Amino acid sequence: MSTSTPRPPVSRDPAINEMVQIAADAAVPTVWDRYKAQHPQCKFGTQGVCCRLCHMGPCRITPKAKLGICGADADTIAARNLLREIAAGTAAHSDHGRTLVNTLKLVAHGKGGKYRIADSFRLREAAGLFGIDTAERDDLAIAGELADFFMAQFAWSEEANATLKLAPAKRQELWKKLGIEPRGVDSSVVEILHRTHMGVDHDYRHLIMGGLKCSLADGWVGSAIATVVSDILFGTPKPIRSKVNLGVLAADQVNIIVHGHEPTLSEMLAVAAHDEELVAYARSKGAAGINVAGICCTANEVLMRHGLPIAGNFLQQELAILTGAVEMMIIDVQCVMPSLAQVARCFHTKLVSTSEIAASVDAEQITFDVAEGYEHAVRLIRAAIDNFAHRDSGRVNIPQHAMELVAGFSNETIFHMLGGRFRSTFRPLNDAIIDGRIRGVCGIIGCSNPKVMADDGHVRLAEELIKRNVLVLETGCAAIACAKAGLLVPEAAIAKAGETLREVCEAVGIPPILHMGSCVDNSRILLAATNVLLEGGLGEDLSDLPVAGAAPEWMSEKAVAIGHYFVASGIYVVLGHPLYVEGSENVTKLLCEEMEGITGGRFEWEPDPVLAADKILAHIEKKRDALRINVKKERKLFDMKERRELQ
Ligand code: BF8
Ligand code: SF4
Repeated sequence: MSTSTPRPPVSRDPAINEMVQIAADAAVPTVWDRYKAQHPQCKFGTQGVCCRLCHMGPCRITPKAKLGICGADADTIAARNLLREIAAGTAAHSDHGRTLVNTLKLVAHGKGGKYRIADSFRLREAAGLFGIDTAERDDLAIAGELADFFMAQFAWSEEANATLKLAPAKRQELWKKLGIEPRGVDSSVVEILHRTHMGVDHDYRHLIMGGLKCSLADGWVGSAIATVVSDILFGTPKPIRSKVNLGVLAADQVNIIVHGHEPTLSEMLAVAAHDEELVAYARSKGAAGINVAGICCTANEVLMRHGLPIAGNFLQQELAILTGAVEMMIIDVQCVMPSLAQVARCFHTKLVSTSEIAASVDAEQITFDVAEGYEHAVRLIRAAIDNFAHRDSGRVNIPQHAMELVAGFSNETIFHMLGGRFRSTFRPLNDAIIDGRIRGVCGIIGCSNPKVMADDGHVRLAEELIKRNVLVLETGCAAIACAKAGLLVPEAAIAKAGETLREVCEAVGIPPILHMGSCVDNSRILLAATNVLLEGGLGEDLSDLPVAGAAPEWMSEKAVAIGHYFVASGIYVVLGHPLYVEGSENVTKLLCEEMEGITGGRFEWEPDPVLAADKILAHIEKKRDALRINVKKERKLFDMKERRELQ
């Protein structure tokens, strides 16, 4: 191995920096090298004013050419491009949801192999919510009807999507008034592709409202369904301890990484890894055991329910293979870099793709069949064990960084924890917000991105917010970033929290930063906000709440969709870097200013975590003022005359 010049840090995480150096020494390019090679990045792309929606183009808007060949201006082009991102993000989350609904249906009809209804209570609760009869019916009958009901949410219907009724009544009314209630997930995505086709919808305002409508089909329909069906099939998460970062890979064990978003196969891998026969087989091949760890949101799913360790977030997928200690990486869908095959070629790692819609060059493709889920898992683990012999121990470099964490905070769990032993309720949280011990709540979500110092935006914003007594809810790669920095160790986070937040956390037994799951579980954040609202005392609509959302390092189209459904739900969202719309002043102004008068939510871009925290706090205090909960309730001292009058 040659030694290259020292690489400057690309992350606040030492495990990343060490591995980037090892990659450079081994002359294996990573995402940071390719990012550099792409410089300077195309201005037309970042400004959102490049259009290739028809073959008269491509067109670019410049000071000299203010219109595309068809006459589309910067507003139309930027809005259309943004809408297509929202549609892609919605499609990704929702198609994942649909796959889970299909599994639920197979289980209901006895074709689910070893998959079971893991949470009967959650099944019955969900069915009840949507008017499905649960009395004196067995779980499978209810599951079958619920699966059909959920499946019907994807197709076009004359009615608005039924799951929208999970939102507060006032919000539903507003969506209706604005004409942005989706009427089917698939049809919402199709509608976007239609209206952004050359020569259809040209008014940027009309387009953006259409984008919000599609995003609602993500947050309140497709993603919400994905979360609830995962809970029904695999169990509703409860607080669970585990470990995170590349140091969870074990030098003496067979390491298998699950990477992507769909937890179905990983669930079985988590179970099969404990199979005594397989463990014995691993030992017979000289390994001390079988170690299954995750990357990205598949990792979050199996962490939340099985406590499986997390090897890293999005930017660590190549680095995991570069440790030389991974026998197999099992990939499904979303956020899987095509470069994995290029890196795996330099090592013994076997790549296996398990989704019929996601092939990777050089990866073995298996056709995953739910009924055979467990058998697939066993076969894959055996193949990984067989691959252990091919590991070159001279090339094993596992950075010795692994951090403890606690995850598993579903709404149901928070509800029970806050209520204590006797009564499940959000009341203590509402009271703490009303009396100001907790100023408000912020969701920090989204990806990591080579454009910024990896993990730094997430960690610094989270630290800054808890210091200022804001409760933080996290999902996705943001949660993994904070976990690596030790912020999901409850005691450590409590020590970093502001005085009054600390008091509340200690009193009710929740940490100040709650890991709520994968990115589809952002639907849990929406429901947490709805629960707080329903508990009372903090207004009538989501836009009344002292809450905000932030995505400091986002990169994916899914994050674009999430940002929009938060804004459409009345929530203020701070992004670490802008959407690709700045080539249109009008679209930017609509999203970042005027939207507040329409949905009550709006976007803001702010790369600096401290300034982002300032802005989030300013928003929270503005909402608190409007709720009149910032009015100091001073003790009134009565004089004698007043006392007499009182009597
Ligand atoms: O869905 S946060 S990089 S892994 S897109 Fe992807 Fe972004 Fe990570 Fe989870 Ni979400
Ligand atoms: Fe150019 Fe209009 Fe075609 Fe877009 S749709 S490529 S702006 S001519």
